[in-house]
Amino acid sequence: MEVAHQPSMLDLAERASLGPLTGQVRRHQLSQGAWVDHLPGWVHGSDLLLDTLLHKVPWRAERREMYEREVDVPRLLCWYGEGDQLPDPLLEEARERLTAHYAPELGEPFVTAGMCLYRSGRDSVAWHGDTNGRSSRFDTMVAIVSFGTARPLLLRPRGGGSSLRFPLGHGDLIVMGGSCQRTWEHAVPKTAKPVGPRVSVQFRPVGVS
Ligand SMILES: O=C(O)CCC(=O)C(=O)O
Repeated sequence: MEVAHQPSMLDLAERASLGPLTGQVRRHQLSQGAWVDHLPGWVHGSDLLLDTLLHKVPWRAERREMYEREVDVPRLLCWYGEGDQLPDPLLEEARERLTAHYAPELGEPFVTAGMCLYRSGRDSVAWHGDTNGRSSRFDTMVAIVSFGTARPLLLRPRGGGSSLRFPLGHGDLIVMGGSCQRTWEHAVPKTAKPVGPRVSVQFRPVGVS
C-alpha cells in the first residue's frame, strides 16, 4: 500500500512496545450507562507498526448502496476473525493485555480485529454505532488502537446532543464500553487539512461488529 507517511518526531522508539493500562487509562462516564476509556500513547514506537500495517495488511476497497447508487466506502478495510493471525505480534499482545485488563467487567475475551485505513483527509466514517450482533441489545466493549496521523473520533448521544472529540493516532487507545454502541454514535469526519494516513485497529468480542 503506497501511502505517503512521515514518522512522528515524538515517537522514535527502536522497537514497538505497550505501556501499562492499570492506573493509566482515564474513564469518561457518558449518559445512559455508556463510558469511554482513553489512554494516549499506549503503544510506544507506534510508527514502526504503522509501516507494517500499511504494507502487510491485505487492504480492500468496499462499495455500498447509498440513495439507490453504489458508492465507494471512503476508507480501506480488512477483517481478522477468530483464530486469524494478526499482522504483527504486538497486536496479539495488545489483544491479550486488553482481555486481561477488562476481564472483570467484560467477562469474555476480545477476539476479532477490524482494521481501517484512512489514506488521507478524504477518508472518513459517518455517524454510527457498532450495532451488528449482540451489541444491538447488550452492553459490550470495542477497544480501538490507532496508528499514524491523529484523526478526531467524535462521539455524540444517539438522537443528538453535543459531541466529544478524541484525537486518535500514534499509539492512542480508546475503549467504548457499557451501552456506548446502542446509546451513542461515533464518527471520523473528513478534513480538508493535508493529513497523513491513520490505521485504526478495533478489537471486539465474538459476535459484535
Ligand atoms: O476509525 C476509527 O477508529 C473508528 C472505526 C469505526 O468506527 C468502525 O469501523 O466502526
